[in-house]
Amino acid sequence: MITTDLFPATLNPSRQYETLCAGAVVLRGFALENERPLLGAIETITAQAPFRHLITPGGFRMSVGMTNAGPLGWVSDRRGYRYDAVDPDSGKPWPAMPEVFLELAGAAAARAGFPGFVPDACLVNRYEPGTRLTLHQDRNERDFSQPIVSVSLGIPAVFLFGGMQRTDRAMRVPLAHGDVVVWGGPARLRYHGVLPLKPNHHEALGACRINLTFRRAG
Ligand code: MD3
Ligand code: FE
Repeated sequence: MITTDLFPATLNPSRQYETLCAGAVVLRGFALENERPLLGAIETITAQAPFRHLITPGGFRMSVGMTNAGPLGWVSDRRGYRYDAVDPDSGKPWPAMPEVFLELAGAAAARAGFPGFVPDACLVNRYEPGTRLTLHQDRNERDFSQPIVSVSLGIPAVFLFGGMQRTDRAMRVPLAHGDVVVWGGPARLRYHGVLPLKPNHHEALGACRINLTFRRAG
């Protein structure tokens, strides 16, 4: 077919914009043009609020390393999951939300049909080979009509995207460096997780995946 030859794979608009299900849109490579500023901003954040392994309410240490930027940060301890304006490790507010984060999250949400998205929380997750995130719902936020935007950086991962019940069959979505996913509307409360990462190496981040999750929490 002639039309496929007009567009190299990475420029083909039909390939860049994939709908996983109603409300869930994958924007392949959407973060690549801001790669350097994004990585620089992550360094600034983690210098002030280093990655740490939170304890779940059930007493388990999470294998994902976490930190936050913005007015609110997601935290977990024996008392439960919640958003807090203060980093419990430093007693200080979380690092400021970088301008490049706000612009990227807003542009991705608008592209997926959610104009006017202004996140007040960015959870920064660090995965190493073997690290995983078990199936869960994100329900600590106030307004479920607001979407969630996620940005994948570094080594690839397989994202699990389930249904409204934990036991619903999950689809597997490979996510690579620069991919952005917007989850809104009917997709917002679906179960999701990340399979254990395979040993791998990325030129910018080494043996590591960093995921930015933008939310309107408060
Ligand atoms: C689908 N993080 O931090 S981001 C999380 O790759 C989390 O670090 C994963 O799940 C990660 O809570 C996945 C993608 C994501 C985030 C929220 C969702 C997918 C979602 C909420 C509803 C449906
Ligand atoms: Fe989640």
